[in-house]
Amino acid sequence: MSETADSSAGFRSGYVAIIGLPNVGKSTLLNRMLGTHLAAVAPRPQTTRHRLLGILNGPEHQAVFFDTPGLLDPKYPLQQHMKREIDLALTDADLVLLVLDASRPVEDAASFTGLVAGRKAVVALNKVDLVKEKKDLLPSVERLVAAGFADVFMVSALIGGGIEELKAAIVARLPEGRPFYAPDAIADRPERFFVAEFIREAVFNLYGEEIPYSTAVVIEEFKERPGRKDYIRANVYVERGSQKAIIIGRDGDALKRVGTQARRNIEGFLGRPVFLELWVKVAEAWRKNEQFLRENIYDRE
Ligand SMILES: Nc1nc2c(ncn2[C@@H]2O[C@H](COP(=O)(O)OP(=O)(O)OP(=O)(O)O)[C@@H](O)[C@H]2O)c(=O)[nH]1
Ligand SMILES: [Mg+2]
Repeated sequence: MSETADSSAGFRSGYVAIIGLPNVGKSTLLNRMLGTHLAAVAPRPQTTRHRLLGILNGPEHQAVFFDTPGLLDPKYPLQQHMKREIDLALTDADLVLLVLDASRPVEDAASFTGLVAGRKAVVALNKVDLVKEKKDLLPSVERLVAAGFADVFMVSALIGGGIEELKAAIVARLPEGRPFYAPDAIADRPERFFVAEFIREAVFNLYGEEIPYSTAVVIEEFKERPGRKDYIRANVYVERGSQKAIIIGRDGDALKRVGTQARRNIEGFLGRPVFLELWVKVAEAWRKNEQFLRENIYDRE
């Protein structure tokens, strides 16, 4: 056998689309499986706006995950883009990881069949830490199995639990083949993407009501400065003047909290100190503005 054939023999690689309703823990699960804070997470639905690729490397496998926005019925252009992100992730998928919230009984398992678009699927019943009696999950599991989802795993993305079993099951179901990315790659987005996401994540975590949904973050400048901290300047867009006042807060206190939380995560991610400057701007009804969305938010796709 030639050396080339040897090196790919038994290696498994493929794309896994992480799909599910908003807020079930898809991004938390991706972070947990990769062992790193890659995807933005917040305790409210519609946190994820982009499909985000995260790579799990092992000596004999490479699983390329796509985190996706929660499934929804799109009502305005931002949500249409979000829906398209899900469709794009499904197009490339060898396997679907369907994530469900274990604390909500599955009533209509058959309704998930259409979502996986004929792909092989593994189900993660997430948030099992919220379920006191594990036997209460049995009816949900039975309905899933009856609907054709034979591979159901109980996991807790938040506190850990069931993750290694889930990862092994995913890898075992990938096709044999060579890796798509370098063995040390973990993502395919530029650093500035993650920087913007960490700022948006802080806004999602620190404000209530419509503020997170009305916020977009655009990195305007990102300079590496030898011997000094990286300089990052970002625009935080809101839809109205009243929201701008809320985001900034009295004496700028609220915005300072955003900066502090975001900077901590950015520095953890980049592994180096940064100087972060945030500017709050109003872009009237940007969520419905196709041009704004294309130029600032979905420009890479
Ligand atoms: N108790 C518990 N909470 C969890 C678990 N996994 C995620 N969460 C919480 O659920 C909330 C939503 O998590 P995300 O990972 O942002 O959920 P998502 O499915 O990516 O949400 P969208 O991107 O909005 O669709 C956060 O508050 C998480 O901390 C879990 O295993 N147990
Ligand atoms: Mg998410």
